[in-house]
Amino acid sequence: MTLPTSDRSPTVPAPGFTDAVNAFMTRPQEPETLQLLTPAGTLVAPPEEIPGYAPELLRTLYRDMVISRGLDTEATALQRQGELGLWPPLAGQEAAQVGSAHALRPDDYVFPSYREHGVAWCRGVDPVDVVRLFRGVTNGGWDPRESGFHLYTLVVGAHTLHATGYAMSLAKNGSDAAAVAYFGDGASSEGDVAEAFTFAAVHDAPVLFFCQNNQWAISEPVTRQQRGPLYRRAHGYGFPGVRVDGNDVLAVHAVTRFALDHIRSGNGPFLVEAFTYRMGAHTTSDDPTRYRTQTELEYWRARDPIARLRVHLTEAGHAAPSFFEEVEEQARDLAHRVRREVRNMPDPQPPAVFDHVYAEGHAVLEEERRQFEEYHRSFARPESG
Ligand SMILES: Cc1ncc(C[n+]2csc(CCOP(=O)(O)OP(=O)(O)O)c2C)c(N)n1
Ligand SMILES: [Mg+2]
Repeated sequence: MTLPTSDRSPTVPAPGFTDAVNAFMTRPQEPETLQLLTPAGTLVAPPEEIPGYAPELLRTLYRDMVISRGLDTEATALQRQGELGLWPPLAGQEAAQVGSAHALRPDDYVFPSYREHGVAWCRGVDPVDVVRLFRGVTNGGWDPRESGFHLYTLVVGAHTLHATGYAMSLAKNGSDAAAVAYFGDGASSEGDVAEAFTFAAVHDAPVLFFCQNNQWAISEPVTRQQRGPLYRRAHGYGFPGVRVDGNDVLAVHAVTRFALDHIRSGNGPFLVEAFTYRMGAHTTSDDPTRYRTQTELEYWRARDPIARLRVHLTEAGHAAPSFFEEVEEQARDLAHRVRREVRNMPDPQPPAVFDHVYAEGHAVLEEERRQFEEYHRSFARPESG
């Protein structure tokens, strides 16, 4: 038998091939991060070259970041005083959340995880409803249809699949709205996220995967999630991924806008990795001093997202001292309202936990409710007489 020419050709790479492969394998792998506003508060380019740059927008972004931080501080204090069962702080992630949320359209639909209080605020969800959930007096908190902001998902990564399915239906119905899934660096290791990426990519689903890489998944550093930068994961699935300075609200806003334009034009999904930092604890049940250093904290404190925008607003002459005072007052008033309303929330009746499990009645559930009520009655004190 005569073998085809190719099978008789030498298996040893031709001269030059090994060098080419080696060069390919060892090419620089430094991650690239988009930034428009440096930590010192200076723009990397003249304003007219910055997409979407407008003083009015900058002031809005600033106000919403300060309000988000104020609410977060108040909720953390409320938990410490026993008014909330738990609170996952967002401190440090204000630019990632507020910048991206302002790039969305009202008819886009957000699937958050559990730390997106800043996005909730920008979508018009009443912060009282967010803390209501963490007080444990509701199973949900708000009506997602009113704000296009879904209920929180505590099952890490699961909602990226929900977002993908939702996006596929948006496209099928001829809408140019997008679904947006907010998830973390830790979530990126979940099988659900890998499946969501696969489905979104092969179906060109109009979904924005917005990963807030806050460097930690509780006590696991991001280096335990993936060797390379997270945004590059998208490339392996065949869709674009970029890393943005997640503490630079201008860059986050511009990149999210860009990604959404790409998605709306029918090009399929997009991954944004917002490189940021969780300044507080994972939740109020966590003690981060057990696994991270003060030096690390100081490094990120110097990159505060709010401070740098304040410097820019001041130096560019876009905001007077009275503006900053007004914003502080607004944040304070809102925090006070949250505190007042939280304390007045009526406790739910314990059997209410059965109320919304199914849309319609269910025999097994009714039996469980009956048993639960009987169990509760067993604690009733006998009448003294
Ligand atoms: C499927 C699943 N596994 C584990 C947990 C416990 N858990 C809650 S939050 C968390 C870390 C998530 O980290 P990351 O995705 O980086 O989000 P971050 O909390 O930093 O915002 C883990 C492991 C969970 N809620 N769901
Ligand atoms: Mg994280």
